[in-house]
Amino acid sequence: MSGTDTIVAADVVITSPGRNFVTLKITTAEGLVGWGDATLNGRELAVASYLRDHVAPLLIGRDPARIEDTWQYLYRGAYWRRGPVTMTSVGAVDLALWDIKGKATGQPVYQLLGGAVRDRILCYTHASGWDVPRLLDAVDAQRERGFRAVRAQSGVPGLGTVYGVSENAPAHEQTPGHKPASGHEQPDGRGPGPHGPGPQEEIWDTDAYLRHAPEMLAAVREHVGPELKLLHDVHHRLTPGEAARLGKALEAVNLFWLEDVTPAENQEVLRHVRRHTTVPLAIGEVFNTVWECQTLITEQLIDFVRTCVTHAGGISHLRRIAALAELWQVRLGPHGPSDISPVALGASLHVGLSTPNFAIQEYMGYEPVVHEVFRHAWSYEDGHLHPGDEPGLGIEVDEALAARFPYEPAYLPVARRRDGSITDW
Ligand code: EZ4
Ligand code: CO
Repeated sequence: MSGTDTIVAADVVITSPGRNFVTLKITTAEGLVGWGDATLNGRELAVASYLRDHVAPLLIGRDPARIEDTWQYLYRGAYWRRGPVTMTSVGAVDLALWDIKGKATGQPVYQLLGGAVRDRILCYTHASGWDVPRLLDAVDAQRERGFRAVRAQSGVPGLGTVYGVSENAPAHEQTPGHKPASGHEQPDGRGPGPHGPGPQEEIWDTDAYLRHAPEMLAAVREHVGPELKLLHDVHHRLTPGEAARLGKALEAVNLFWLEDVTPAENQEVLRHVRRHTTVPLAIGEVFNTVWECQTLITEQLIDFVRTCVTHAGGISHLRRIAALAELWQVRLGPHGPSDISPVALGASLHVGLSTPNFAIQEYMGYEPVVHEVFRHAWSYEDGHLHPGDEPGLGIEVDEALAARFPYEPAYLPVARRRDGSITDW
């Protein structure tokens, strides 16, 4: 790399092949192109504006080789720091610059991060079923596709749709990102809210969930035997006491992890949960910097940190989180839902292949058209992922195809308790 190349353009590509993705394209004077994912589910245009209006003008004329300096410039130099919109924007720039550095040197990014420390990356996928028999079928279908680790979620007796699991939904549905509801009806708790167009709404009942979840997960363990890695996501919906009770009730199930038991803001509560259960805890998909992870890691209140490469400041920052976590035997299990693009998934895999304490990658998969818009060198085989050996991140975006899918407003659903009050999603 000459070190004399300069950034000549930074463009934001918004496309909605079934769901919205925001992508940053950085172009250099020497004709190199780097891609970064900037998708923030349900708040996509805020990041697009941050990049277009506030970041792109600062990138023009900069040396693309100076990844760390650019990171510091955008983080410290902005004065206003942290938060999902800022850190997703910084993350997108970081990904694009690593992509360019890889292309400039002819190396896949994992080689620039020190080379492979493993041959392939274990991943987990989702299985959902309205009731236990359908969940077991869904788990079996994922085992047949080779998955060694499965996140099991089901409906809850007496409730309508629960976290996107509905009676007629496919077994491995996409992460919610629904178009705004237009009417005022609320059939089975799933329709729009009482105030008109907006996110779909679900009714949540913690007692019903706590009665059902241990039984449901025990049935899955009984069905699959001891080897399959089982995971379960609680989505921030419990109090500390409830979380401790659930953890204890699940110990015999031998979960690989129990995810997001309590809301992310109050980290002290994990001390209480830890005192009562040895169930492995995973937290952090909504965290954006190492600062939000610091207490949880250094006090060993979690076993897995879930920060995502695109929402937590890119490859450069995720590696810092990994380095801190390594000191405390906390491992990485990054967020990888269908609402981050294949660009971010690829970047996460370059980190995964080269980072010792990387445990597992979430992999929900994508609709076929998404694979066409984002052509990627990464691949899935036999329960594992690999980033591929193309220079850079190994992603090419088909911009002509992307342009055929314009942005569509979409929201994550909202959950209310039976009394109408909002609860955590
Ligand atoms: O709800 O990605 O573990 N995965 C998850 C996801 C999140 C969505 C939010 O955009 O919890 O499905
Ligand atoms: Co989650």
